[in-house]
Amino acid sequence: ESTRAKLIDVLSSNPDQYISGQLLSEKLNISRPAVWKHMKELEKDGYEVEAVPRKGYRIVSYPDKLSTNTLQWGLDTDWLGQNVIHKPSVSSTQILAHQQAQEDAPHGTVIVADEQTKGRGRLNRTWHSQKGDGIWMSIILRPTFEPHRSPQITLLAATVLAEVFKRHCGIKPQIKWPNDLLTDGKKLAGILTELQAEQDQITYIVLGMGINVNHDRDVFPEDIQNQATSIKQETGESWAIGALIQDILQTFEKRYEEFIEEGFSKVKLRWEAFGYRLGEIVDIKTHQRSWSARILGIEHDGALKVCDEDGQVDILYSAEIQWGRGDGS
Ligand code: BTX
Repeated sequence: ESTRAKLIDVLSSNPDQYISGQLLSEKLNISRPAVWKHMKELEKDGYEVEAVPRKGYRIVSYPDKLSTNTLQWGLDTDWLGQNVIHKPSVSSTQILAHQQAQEDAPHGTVIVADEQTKGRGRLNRTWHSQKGDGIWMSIILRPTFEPHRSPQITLLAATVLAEVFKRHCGIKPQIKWPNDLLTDGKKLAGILTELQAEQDQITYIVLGMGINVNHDRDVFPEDIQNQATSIKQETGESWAIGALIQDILQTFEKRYEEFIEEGFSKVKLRWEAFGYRLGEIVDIKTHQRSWSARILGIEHDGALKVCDEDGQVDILYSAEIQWGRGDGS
Protein backbone atom coordinates (compact mmCIF):
# COMPACT_ATOMS: atom_id res chain seq x y z
CA GLU A 1 0.00 0.00 0.00
CA SER A 2 1.38 3.41 -0.93
CA THR A 3 1.88 6.17 1.68
CA ARG A 4 -0.83 8.11 -0.09
CA ALA A 5 -3.32 5.24 0.11
CA LYS A 6 -2.47 4.75 3.81
CA LEU A 7 -2.96 8.45 4.44
CA ILE A 8 -6.41 8.41 2.85
CA ASP A 9 -7.19 5.25 4.77
CA VAL A 10 -6.33 6.80 8.14
CA LEU A 11 -8.17 10.05 7.40
CA SER A 12 -11.28 8.37 6.07
CA SER A 13 -11.64 5.87 8.90
CA ASN A 14 -12.80 8.73 11.17
CA PRO A 15 -14.42 11.19 8.76
CA ASP A 16 -15.65 13.58 11.45
CA GLN A 17 -12.45 13.80 13.46
CA TYR A 18 -9.31 15.82 12.93
CA ILE A 19 -6.15 13.72 12.85
CA SER A 20 -3.03 15.52 14.03
CA GLY A 21 0.00 15.89 11.81
CA GLN A 22 2.03 14.29 14.59
CA LEU A 23 -0.13 11.17 14.64
CA LEU A 24 -0.10 10.91 10.84
CA SER A 25 3.66 11.24 10.73
CA GLU A 26 3.99 8.44 13.29
CA LYS A 27 1.45 6.15 11.64
CA LEU A 28 2.89 6.56 8.17
CA ASN A 29 6.47 6.80 9.31
CA ILE A 30 7.17 10.01 7.37
CA SER A 31 8.20 13.53 8.47
CA ARG A 32 5.62 16.23 9.21
CA PRO A 33 6.64 18.31 6.19
CA ALA A 34 6.11 15.16 4.12
CA VAL A 35 2.60 14.80 5.57
CA TRP A 36 1.90 18.40 4.54
CA LYS A 37 3.24 17.74 1.04
CA HIS A 38 0.95 14.73 0.63
CA MET A 39 -2.03 16.89 1.67
CA LYS A 40 -1.21 19.37 -1.07
CA GLU A 41 -1.09 16.49 -3.55
CA LEU A 42 -4.51 15.27 -2.43
CA GLU A 43 -5.94 18.75 -2.96
CA LYS A 44 -4.55 18.81 -6.47
CA ASP A 45 -6.52 15.63 -7.13
CA GLY A 46 -9.75 17.22 -6.03
CA TYR A 47 -9.85 16.21 -2.37
CA GLU A 48 -10.98 19.02 -0.12
CA VAL A 49 -8.80 18.92 3.00
CA GLU A 50 -9.34 21.05 6.07
CA ALA A 51 -6.27 21.87 8.18
CA VAL A 52 -6.88 23.40 11.60
CA PRO A 53 -3.90 24.51 13.74
CA ARG A 54 -3.40 22.35 16.85
CA LYS A 55 -6.20 20.00 15.77
CA GLY A 56 -4.99 18.47 12.55
CA TYR A 57 -6.36 17.40 9.21
CA ARG A 58 -9.72 16.20 8.00
CA ILE A 59 -11.01 15.24 4.54
CA VAL A 60 -14.12 17.33 3.88
CA SER A 61 -15.03 15.95 0.49
CA TYR A 62 -13.81 13.49 -2.07
CA PRO A 63 -13.30 14.18 -5.75
CA ASP A 64 -16.05 13.11 -8.15
CA LYS A 65 -13.40 11.28 -10.08
CA LEU A 66 -13.53 7.55 -9.51
CA SER A 67 -10.60 5.78 -7.92
CA THR A 68 -10.12 2.73 -5.75
CA ASN A 69 -10.10 5.05 -2.72
CA THR A 70 -13.23 7.01 -3.55
CA LEU A 71 -15.08 3.78 -4.34
CA GLN A 72 -14.14 2.22 -1.03
CA TRP A 73 -14.61 5.30 1.14
CA GLY A 74 -17.79 4.71 3.14
CA LEU A 75 -18.60 1.48 1.30
CA ASP A 76 -20.71 -0.55 3.71
CA THR A 77 -20.11 -4.17 2.67
CA ASP A 78 -18.50 -7.23 4.26
CA TRP A 79 -16.93 -8.84 1.20
CA LEU A 80 -18.15 -7.24 -1.99
CA GLY A 81 -15.71 -4.56 -3.14
CA GLN A 82 -13.21 -5.14 -0.35
CA ASN A 83 -10.88 -5.62 -3.29
CA VAL A 84 -11.49 -2.92 -5.95
CA ILE A 85 -9.52 -2.39 -9.12
CA HIS A 86 -10.25 0.88 -10.90
CA LYS A 87 -8.82 1.75 -14.33
CA PRO A 88 -9.34 4.91 -16.39
CA SER A 89 -9.50 2.85 -19.58
CA VAL A 90 -9.59 -0.88 -20.42
CA SER A 91 -10.56 -2.98 -23.43
CA SER A 92 -13.23 -4.71 -21.33
CA THR A 93 -13.65 -5.09 -17.57
CA GLN A 94 -14.72 -8.69 -18.32
CA ILE A 95 -11.30 -9.49 -19.80
CA LEU A 96 -9.47 -7.92 -16.87
CA ALA A 97 -11.75 -9.76 -14.44
CA HIS A 98 -11.01 -13.13 -16.08
CA GLN A 99 -7.28 -12.43 -15.80
CA GLN A 100 -7.63 -11.44 -12.15
CA ALA A 101 -9.77 -14.48 -11.39
CA GLN A 102 -7.17 -16.76 -12.92
CA GLU A 103 -4.60 -15.10 -10.68
CA ASP A 104 -6.73 -16.02 -7.64
CA ALA A 105 -8.49 -12.69 -7.04
CA PRO A 106 -10.90 -13.28 -4.15
CA HIS A 107 -14.69 -13.68 -4.20
CA GLY A 108 -16.20 -10.19 -4.35
CA THR A 109 -13.41 -8.54 -6.31
CA VAL A 110 -14.80 -5.58 -8.27
CA ILE A 111 -13.31 -4.16 -11.48
CA VAL A 112 -14.47 -0.71 -12.60
CA ALA A 113 -13.37 1.33 -15.60
CA ASP A 114 -14.21 4.88 -16.71
CA GLU A 115 -14.12 3.72 -20.32
CA GLN A 116 -14.08 0.47 -22.30
CA THR A 117 -12.64 0.42 -25.78
CA LYS A 118 -13.99 -3.06 -26.52
CA GLY A 119 -16.96 -3.46 -24.21
CA ARG A 120 -18.85 -6.61 -25.04
CA GLY A 121 -22.40 -7.83 -24.91
CA ARG A 122 -23.70 -11.33 -25.42
CA LEU A 123 -22.86 -13.35 -28.55
CA ASN A 124 -19.89 -11.11 -29.29
CA ARG A 125 -22.02 -8.02 -29.67
CA THR A 126 -20.47 -4.66 -28.83
CA TRP A 127 -21.32 -2.69 -25.72
CA HIS A 128 -20.82 1.02 -26.18
CA SER A 129 -19.01 2.35 -23.08
CA GLN A 130 -18.49 6.10 -23.28
CA LYS A 131 -15.78 7.54 -21.01
CA GLY A 132 -17.02 8.89 -17.69
CA ASP A 133 -20.71 8.58 -18.56
CA GLY A 134 -21.60 5.16 -17.26
CA ILE A 135 -20.86 2.29 -14.92
CA TRP A 136 -18.72 -0.34 -16.59
CA MET A 137 -18.13 -2.93 -13.92
CA SER A 138 -17.35 -6.63 -13.46
CA ILE A 139 -17.67 -8.62 -10.25
CA ILE A 140 -15.80 -11.86 -9.55
CA LEU A 141 -17.87 -14.43 -7.65
CA ARG A 142 -16.78 -17.83 -6.38
CA PRO A 143 -20.02 -19.55 -5.41
CA THR A 144 -20.25 -23.17 -4.30
CA PHE A 145 -23.60 -23.89 -6.00
CA GLU A 146 -23.79 -26.01 -9.15
CA PRO A 147 -22.91 -24.51 -12.56
CA HIS A 148 -26.43 -24.95 -13.97
CA ARG A 149 -27.70 -22.35 -11.50
CA SER A 150 -25.40 -19.62 -12.78
CA PRO A 151 -28.02 -18.05 -15.12
CA GLN A 152 -29.93 -17.20 -11.94
CA ILE A 153 -27.12 -14.77 -11.11
CA THR A 154 -28.07 -12.77 -14.21
CA LEU A 155 -31.65 -12.49 -13.00
CA LEU A 156 -30.52 -11.69 -9.47
CA ALA A 157 -28.29 -8.88 -10.80
CA ALA A 158 -31.16 -7.53 -12.92
CA THR A 159 -33.47 -7.33 -9.90
CA VAL A 160 -30.75 -5.59 -7.87
CA LEU A 161 -30.26 -2.96 -10.58
CA ALA A 162 -34.03 -2.47 -10.90
CA GLU A 163 -34.33 -2.05 -7.13
CA VAL A 164 -31.47 0.48 -6.99
CA PHE A 165 -32.63 2.50 -10.01
CA LYS A 166 -36.05 2.77 -8.42
CA ARG A 167 -34.96 3.65 -4.89
CA HIS A 168 -31.90 5.74 -5.72
CA CYS A 169 -33.03 7.54 -8.88
CA GLY A 170 -36.82 7.30 -8.72
CA ILE A 171 -37.34 5.57 -12.04
CA LYS A 172 -39.24 2.35 -12.61
CA PRO A 173 -37.29 0.12 -14.93
CA GLN A 174 -38.46 -3.10 -16.49
CA ILE A 175 -36.45 -6.29 -16.86
CA LYS A 176 -36.42 -7.87 -20.29
CA TRP A 177 -35.69 -11.57 -19.90
CA PRO A 178 -33.03 -12.52 -19.28
CA ASN A 179 -30.55 -9.66 -19.03
CA ASP A 180 -31.60 -6.14 -20.00
CA LEU A 181 -33.07 -3.24 -18.08
CA LEU A 182 -35.37 -0.95 -19.99
CA THR A 183 -37.39 2.17 -19.47
CA ASP A 184 -40.07 2.97 -22.04
CA GLY A 185 -38.78 0.07 -24.11
CA LYS A 186 -35.28 1.56 -24.35
CA LYS A 187 -32.16 -0.09 -23.01
CA LEU A 188 -30.76 1.46 -19.84
CA ALA A 189 -28.44 -1.33 -18.72
CA GLY A 190 -27.23 -4.77 -19.73
CA ILE A 191 -25.85 -7.73 -17.81
CA LEU A 192 -23.36 -10.32 -19.01
CA THR A 193 -22.65 -13.39 -16.88
CA GLU A 194 -19.66 -15.50 -17.83
CA LEU A 195 -18.89 -18.82 -16.20
CA GLN A 196 -15.70 -20.77 -15.73
CA ALA A 197 -16.50 -24.27 -14.51
CA GLU A 198 -14.98 -27.70 -14.16
CA GLN A 199 -17.25 -30.76 -14.18
CA ASP A 200 -19.81 -30.04 -11.48
CA GLN A 201 -18.02 -27.15 -9.88
CA ILE A 202 -17.88 -23.43 -10.59
CA THR A 203 -14.32 -22.10 -10.64
CA TYR A 204 -15.59 -18.52 -10.83
CA ILE A 205 -18.26 -16.29 -12.35
CA VAL A 206 -17.57 -12.91 -13.90
CA LEU A 207 -20.71 -10.80 -13.62
CA GLY A 208 -20.58 -7.77 -15.91
CA MET A 209 -22.89 -4.78 -15.62
CA GLY A 210 -23.08 -1.95 -18.10
CA ILE A 211 -25.22 1.00 -17.02
CA ASN A 212 -25.87 4.19 -18.98
CA VAL A 213 -25.85 6.92 -16.35
CA ASN A 214 -25.10 10.44 -17.58
CA HIS A 215 -25.36 10.00 -21.35
CA ASP A 216 -27.02 12.68 -23.41
CA ARG A 217 -28.88 11.23 -26.35
CA ASP A 218 -26.35 12.24 -28.99
CA VAL A 219 -23.49 10.54 -27.13
CA PHE A 220 -24.74 7.13 -28.33
CA PRO A 221 -23.75 5.93 -31.79
CA GLU A 222 -26.52 6.76 -34.24
CA ASP A 223 -27.58 3.16 -34.80
CA ILE A 224 -28.55 2.73 -31.13
CA GLN A 225 -29.82 6.24 -30.32
CA ASN A 226 -33.43 5.10 -30.67
CA GLN A 227 -33.03 2.00 -28.55
CA ALA A 228 -30.72 3.27 -25.79
CA THR A 229 -31.40 5.58 -22.88
CA SER A 230 -29.63 6.70 -19.69
CA ILE A 231 -30.61 7.51 -16.14
CA LYS A 232 -30.00 11.17 -16.94
CA GLN A 233 -32.34 11.07 -19.91
CA GLU A 234 -35.03 9.45 -17.76
CA THR A 235 -34.69 11.78 -14.77
CA GLY A 236 -33.40 15.00 -16.31
CA GLU A 237 -30.44 15.18 -13.93
CA SER A 238 -26.87 13.92 -13.64
CA TRP A 239 -25.93 11.35 -11.04
CA ALA A 240 -22.78 10.78 -8.96
CA ILE A 241 -21.38 7.55 -10.35
CA GLY A 242 -19.41 6.57 -7.24
CA ALA A 243 -22.43 6.76 -4.95
CA LEU A 244 -24.51 4.76 -7.40
CA ILE A 245 -21.85 2.03 -7.59
CA GLN A 246 -21.72 1.84 -3.80
CA ASP A 247 -25.50 1.49 -3.57
CA ILE A 248 -25.40 -1.29 -6.17
CA LEU A 249 -22.62 -3.15 -4.32
CA GLN A 250 -24.34 -2.83 -0.94
CA THR A 251 -27.67 -3.99 -2.32
CA PHE A 252 -26.11 -6.79 -4.35
CA GLU A 253 -24.26 -8.17 -1.33
CA LYS A 254 -27.48 -8.31 0.70
CA ARG A 255 -29.53 -9.91 -2.08
CA TYR A 256 -26.78 -12.36 -2.99
CA GLU A 257 -26.59 -13.58 0.60
CA GLU A 258 -30.37 -13.99 0.68
CA PHE A 259 -30.16 -15.96 -2.56
CA ILE A 260 -27.45 -18.26 -1.18
CA GLU A 261 -29.34 -18.85 2.06
CA GLU A 262 -32.92 -19.02 0.83
CA GLY A 263 -32.70 -19.92 -2.85
CA PHE A 264 -34.28 -18.30 -5.87
CA SER A 265 -37.86 -17.78 -4.63
CA LYS A 266 -37.47 -14.14 -3.50
CA VAL A 267 -35.54 -13.26 -6.64
CA LYS A 268 -38.40 -14.70 -8.70
CA LEU A 269 -40.96 -12.50 -6.92
CA ARG A 270 -38.84 -9.38 -7.32
CA TRP A 271 -38.10 -10.22 -10.91
CA GLU A 272 -41.78 -10.58 -11.72
CA ALA A 273 -42.55 -7.22 -10.12
CA PHE A 274 -40.34 -5.66 -12.81
CA GLY A 275 -40.91 -8.08 -15.71
CA TYR A 276 -41.14 -6.53 -19.18
CA ARG A 277 -44.27 -7.38 -21.20
CA LEU A 278 -45.43 -9.82 -18.57
CA GLY A 279 -48.85 -11.15 -19.54
CA GLU A 280 -48.44 -9.94 -23.11
CA ILE A 281 -48.13 -11.91 -26.35
CA VAL A 282 -44.78 -12.00 -28.16
CA ASP A 283 -43.24 -13.90 -31.08
CA ILE A 284 -40.73 -16.54 -30.09
CA LYS A 285 -38.12 -18.44 -32.07
CA THR A 286 -36.03 -21.43 -30.98
CA HIS A 287 -33.95 -23.89 -32.99
CA GLN A 288 -37.03 -26.08 -33.44
CA ARG A 289 -39.86 -23.65 -34.17
CA SER A 290 -41.43 -20.19 -34.24
CA TRP A 291 -44.69 -19.32 -32.53
CA SER A 292 -46.65 -16.67 -30.60
CA ALA A 293 -47.19 -17.00 -26.88
CA ARG A 294 -48.10 -15.08 -23.77
CA ILE A 295 -45.37 -14.47 -21.19
CA LEU A 296 -46.53 -15.92 -17.89
CA GLY A 297 -43.44 -15.22 -15.78
CA ILE A 298 -40.35 -17.11 -14.76
CA GLU A 299 -39.94 -20.57 -13.27
CA HIS A 300 -38.49 -21.45 -9.86
CA ASP A 301 -35.11 -21.78 -11.62
CA GLY A 302 -35.26 -18.61 -13.71
CA ALA A 303 -36.42 -20.10 -17.03
CA LEU A 304 -39.05 -18.16 -18.99
CA LYS A 305 -42.58 -19.56 -18.86
CA VAL A 306 -44.88 -18.93 -21.81
CA CYS A 307 -48.29 -20.16 -22.94
CA ASP A 308 -49.54 -20.35 -26.55
CA GLU A 309 -53.13 -19.79 -27.75
CA ASP A 310 -54.00 -23.49 -27.35
CA GLY A 311 -52.98 -23.36 -23.71
CA GLN A 312 -49.73 -25.23 -24.28
CA VAL A 313 -47.16 -24.12 -21.68
CA ASP A 314 -43.46 -24.03 -22.54
CA ILE A 315 -40.43 -23.47 -20.36
CA LEU A 316 -37.61 -21.72 -22.20
CA TYR A 317 -33.95 -21.67 -21.25
CA SER A 318 -32.84 -19.84 -24.34
CA ALA A 319 -34.85 -18.38 -27.19
CA GLU A 320 -34.98 -15.41 -29.48
CA ILE A 321 -37.89 -13.24 -28.58
CA GLN A 322 -39.38 -10.57 -30.77
CA TRP A 323 -40.04 -8.00 -28.09
CA GLY A 324 -41.40 -5.40 -30.48
CA ARG A 325 -41.46 -1.63 -29.87
CA GLY A 326 -38.22 -1.31 -31.78
CA ASP A 327 -35.81 -2.26 -29.04
CA GLY A 328 -34.01 -4.82 -31.19
CA SER A 329 -31.71 -7.28 -29.46
P1 BTX B 1 -26.58 -7.61 -25.25
O1 BTX B 1 -25.89 -8.50 -26.20
O2 BTX B 1 -27.89 -8.03 -24.68
O3 BTX B 1 -26.79 -6.18 -25.87
C1 BTX B 1 -25.90 -5.64 -26.82
C2 BTX B 1 -26.68 -4.78 -27.80
O4 BTX B 1 -27.22 -3.63 -27.16
C3 BTX B 1 -25.79 -4.24 -28.92
O5 BTX B 1 -25.79 -5.10 -30.02
C4 BTX B 1 -26.45 -2.88 -29.26
O6 BTX B 1 -27.55 -3.07 -30.13
C5 BTX B 1 -27.02 -2.44 -27.93
N1 BTX B 1 -26.10 -1.57 -27.18
C6 BTX B 1 -24.76 -1.48 -27.23
N2 BTX B 1 -24.27 -0.61 -26.35
C7 BTX B 1 -25.35 -0.11 -25.68
C8 BTX B 1 -25.51 0.84 -24.63
N3 BTX B 1 -24.48 1.45 -24.04
N4 BTX B 1 -26.77 1.09 -24.23
C9 BTX B 1 -27.84 0.49 -24.78
N5 BTX B 1 -27.74 -0.40 -25.77
C10 BTX B 1 -26.52 -0.71 -26.22
C11 BTX B 1 -25.89 -6.77 -22.87
O7 BTX B 1 -25.55 -7.39 -24.06
C12 BTX B 1 -24.80 -6.97 -21.85
C13 BTX B 1 -23.82 -5.83 -21.79
C14 BTX B 1 -22.81 -5.96 -20.68
C15 BTX B 1 -21.84 -4.83 -20.66
C16 BTX B 1 -20.93 -4.89 -19.46
S1 BTX B 1 -20.07 -3.41 -19.22
C17 BTX B 1 -19.03 -4.14 -18.06
C18 BTX B 1 -18.71 -5.51 -18.62
N6 BTX B 1 -17.59 -5.44 -19.52
C19 BTX B 1 -17.93 -5.77 -20.78
O8 BTX B 1 -17.15 -5.79 -21.75
N7 BTX B 1 -19.24 -6.10 -20.81
C20 BTX B 1 -19.86 -5.98 -19.50
